[in-house]
Amino acid sequence: MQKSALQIARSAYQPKMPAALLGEVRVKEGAATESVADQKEIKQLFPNTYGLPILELVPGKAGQYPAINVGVILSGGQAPGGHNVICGLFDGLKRLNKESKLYGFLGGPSGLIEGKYKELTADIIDEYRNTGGFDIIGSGRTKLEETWQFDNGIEICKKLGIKAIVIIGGDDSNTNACVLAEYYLQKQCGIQIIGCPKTIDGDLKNNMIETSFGFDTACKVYSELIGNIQRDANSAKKYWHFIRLMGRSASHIALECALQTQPNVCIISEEVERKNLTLNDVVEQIAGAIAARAEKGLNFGTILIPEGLIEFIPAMKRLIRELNDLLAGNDEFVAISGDEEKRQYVIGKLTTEASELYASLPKGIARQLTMDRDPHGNVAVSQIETEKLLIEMVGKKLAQWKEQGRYNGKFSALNHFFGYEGRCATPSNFDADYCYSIGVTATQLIAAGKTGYMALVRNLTAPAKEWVAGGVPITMMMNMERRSGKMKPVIQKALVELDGKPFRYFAAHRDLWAVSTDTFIYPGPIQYFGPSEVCDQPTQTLKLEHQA
Ligand code: FBP
Repeated sequence: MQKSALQIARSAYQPKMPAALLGEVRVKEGAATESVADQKEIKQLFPNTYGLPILELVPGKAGQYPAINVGVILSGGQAPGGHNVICGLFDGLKRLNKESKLYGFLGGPSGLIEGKYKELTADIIDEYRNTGGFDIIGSGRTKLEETWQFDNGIEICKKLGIKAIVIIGGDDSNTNACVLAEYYLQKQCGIQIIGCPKTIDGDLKNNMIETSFGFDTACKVYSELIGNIQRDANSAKKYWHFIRLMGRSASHIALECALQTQPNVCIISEEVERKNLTLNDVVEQIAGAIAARAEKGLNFGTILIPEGLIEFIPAMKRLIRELNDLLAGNDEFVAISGDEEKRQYVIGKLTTEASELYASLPKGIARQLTMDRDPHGNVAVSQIETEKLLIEMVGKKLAQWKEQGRYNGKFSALNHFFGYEGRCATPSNFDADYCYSIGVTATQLIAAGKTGYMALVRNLTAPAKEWVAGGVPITMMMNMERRSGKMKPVIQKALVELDGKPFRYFAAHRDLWAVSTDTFIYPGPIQYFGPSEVCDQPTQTLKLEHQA
């Protein structure tokens, strides 16, 4: 396999780790926990894993460990650093006992169910150190929810002598991990389950998990591109760039990129919902900013749009909820051939308000809204071209205003979507260090016999040696939510908090950024080698959240 110069240099990088993980470790138990909401229901559904204590890894005495075989699954969307979690797991296991083995289940949770695996040996692991992507074993979105799937898992684990499975995933995948941990405890089959917090979306975080891995690198990649576009806009002075950013639900990515680049406009879905804005309100807000700049002769700029926006506009949210219920397991809909026939079918089945809204949408967007949900019931927002919808609507609004004499500029817009180009980037130093530490932490939780926990590394704005490693019970993060028409236990998504410091900082500066010509920031590419203040910085979100 041919490699770039950076790949070669990067493979020798030694991730930095919390000091507590460098030597012998013991597990210190903290206070018992409760779920974030719906305590009664969650306790009932998870009698064996509910209420477990928080764990911290602290220096301990040298111990003798038997060989432990572990299986690992990469689940859901790719996120930079996944390979380093696996490398940390491998090194951690070998440190406990050289005879330990690590097996990778192939293609996500389905690898466990179908018994598809490969042993991850030192040669393989060394090829993937500090690299982006999930290609070491592949990923998938199969939902683990049926007992036959769990039982298949037991069979393959028995065959390979696997004592623990590590699931590297987002909120949905760690929900799977929790369900599996509970089932295996009930069955007393001796298989432990440990989750790891992955997702570029940044919405798997809470009092204990400060950030999910991959968010740092993805936001830095997108911010580099936004910065480059801003330089171009400032040079050519002729285009408005509508940039949609990945992040299925929460607007953490859009907000972080706004903090890193200071664009003219950034829409935050959570604010749109809080203010109960309609699509037309959002369009007027953007058109207003464009008109204000036009008055100063500035017919260019950047607008950031979170990909989940559409689901946060209250009327659209109601429409999507109805669509989810209507389309779940609907064979009649599947059997209809032809986009227009499908559209008419949906129009005929929705309530009046939802039906009118659906009928008013451009046909492309309407079709995108009815595309297959993923196995967790999520709408494929990455396929919905909100930025194009907004360009069209803003263009019409500005034309109206021109006729009324309210706008006298030139509107020429370009659309961009940044998503997949950030998900497999070479992990930043932060993600490389954080992920490797998570992997090593997971091995320690396994060695201590823990199950139903997520590996935890915190204090992340401090230098890596001061990071704190441990475990948090997954049930602590759970609540009940409606999915595919039914109430289900799931990990609560962390949305952007409008009274949180990152949003407040953004809100305090956005009016200036809207009209200014010299507030754009150009972050440039991620740096892997060089001074720590350039290479090891965490996200602005983390820094602001940790500010005293
Ligand atoms: P995870 O929640 O699994 O980490 O995936 C996040 C994500 O990258 C979203 O930002 C995006 O909407 C979605 O995956 C895209 O999914 P797919 O890879 O199936 O196109």
